[in-house]
Amino acid sequence: MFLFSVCLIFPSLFVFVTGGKLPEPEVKIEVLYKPFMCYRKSKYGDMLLVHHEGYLESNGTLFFSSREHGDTNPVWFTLGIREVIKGWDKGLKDMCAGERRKLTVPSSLAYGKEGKGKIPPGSTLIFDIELMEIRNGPRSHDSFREMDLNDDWKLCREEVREYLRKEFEKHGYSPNDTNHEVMVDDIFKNEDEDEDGFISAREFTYQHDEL
Ligand SMILES: *[C@@H]1O[C@H](CO)[C@@H](O)[C@H](O)[C@H]1NC(C)=O
Ligand SMILES: *[C@@H]1O[C@H](CO)[C@@H](O)[C@H](O)[C@H]1NC(C)=O
Ligand SMILES: [Ca+2]
Ligand SMILES: [Ca+2]
Repeated sequence: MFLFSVCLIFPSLFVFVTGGKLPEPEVKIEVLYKPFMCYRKSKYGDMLLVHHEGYLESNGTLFFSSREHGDTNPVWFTLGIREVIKGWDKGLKDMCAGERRKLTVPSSLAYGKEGKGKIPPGSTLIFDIELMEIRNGPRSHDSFREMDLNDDWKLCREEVREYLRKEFEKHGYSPNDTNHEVMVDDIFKNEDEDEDGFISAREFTYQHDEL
């Protein structure tokens, strides 16, 4: 038997062996309202405040509304870190504050074959989403994606070590593996909150210590 490493950081090999990735299903985006003034557009890593209604496509049933109790309960989330369903991460990019979109999200980008609560398995969902406000996220989304060499949305020790090595080289220091190992230990002590040996996108984003 092979002993697999916990972290294969070269995904291209995998893609080569399996003959490439299947095309991902798409979110259908319809712009219902676009404000005349648009100072900035949403990007990955931003925090977004939204009001939204969710419907089952099959029969139009409303399964969630943030306006159920008036306008008082809009929702904050960070775009692009899988804090919300994939369909939202894909469908709410490049959006202006004040804009309203209708998203048609296939089940594979929503709650999948399991469903959730009032949402039956395999449901296509329709959302009516109004973006109320955009704020800078707590930490750069780009740097996480850059560090996550195998694209599995979490950082393992090898990926953090590789990142340190590159950072040291960039600043003209010769790499020192002993020293890096100590730093990796420190970083995981601070950032890996649930101690599963990986730094998830969420753990990364909501930690404020310098990495
Ligand atoms: C719509 O579909 C859901 C899930 O299949 C079901 O629970 C609900 O009763 C249906 N509503 C109507 C009005 O048919
Ligand atoms: C590497 O780092 C360790 C621990 O910080 C230090 O003790 C050692 O002297 C360093 N080695 C080199 C070659 O700089
Ligand atoms: Ca990874
Ligand atoms: Ca973790």
